[in-house]
Amino acid sequence: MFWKRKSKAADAARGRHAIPEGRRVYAIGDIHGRDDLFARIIELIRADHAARGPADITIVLLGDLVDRGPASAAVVERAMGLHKEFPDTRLLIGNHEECFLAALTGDVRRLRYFMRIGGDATVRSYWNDDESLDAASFEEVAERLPALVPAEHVHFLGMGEDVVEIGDYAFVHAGIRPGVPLEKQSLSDLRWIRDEFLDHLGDHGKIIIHGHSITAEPDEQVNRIGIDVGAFRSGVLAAMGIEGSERWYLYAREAALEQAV
Ligand SMILES: [Mn+2]
Repeated sequence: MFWKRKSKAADAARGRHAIPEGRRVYAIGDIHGRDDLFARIIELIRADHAARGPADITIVLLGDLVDRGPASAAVVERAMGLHKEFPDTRLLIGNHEECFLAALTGDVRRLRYFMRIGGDATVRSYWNDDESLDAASFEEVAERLPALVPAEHVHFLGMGEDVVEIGDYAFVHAGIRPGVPLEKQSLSDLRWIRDEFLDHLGDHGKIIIHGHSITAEPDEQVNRIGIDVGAFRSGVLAAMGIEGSERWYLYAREAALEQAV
């Protein structure tokens, strides 16, 4: 029962890691175009934050706001609103934002790759007419897409960060390469890494909070915590709260799942 041993170790590690007093952090996992769940998790965070009393709030979006789900354009718009409501909202660039921004350069090859990994849904969310999109060639989409994505969206995504460090925690989209200092991590590792990071059981110095790799439940290990529960297909979006040495989870569930609970 390997998992049992690991989760016991994770329990023991609780309490040893903390963020500075007076601050409350909420990290939100991969949204992937699920604006419905994004709206709900923000409501849950507002209520949770109010109920816990005064503290400086930081919200970390772990990246992959776009692709796969139906409403990427609305998600980016809502993230911009969230940043206005909570100025200390930090956006991490995920591999899907990286590919989206690359597709907006007009490069047909990059657009084609973007659309193959779920960007077709993002393009559709910005395109005003489904029929003309279905009839368009990759060349036509590559040429027309940059004009359909508001400059503020491009600017907002372009301001995204690669690592956010708060107290004993470091937030990244995908993970880090074990043995390499945080400040020396490559963008491709921070945005794309999987097994070499996920399988590593050694200490990273900080607890790494990440998305990118889907698990049915938040994946709490001694050295990392993954909170991508696959919102676009599961209908559940997870967020983690941290204050002092305490951690907790919030879940936004789509209406059908809410009734089933
Ligand atoms: Mn990802």
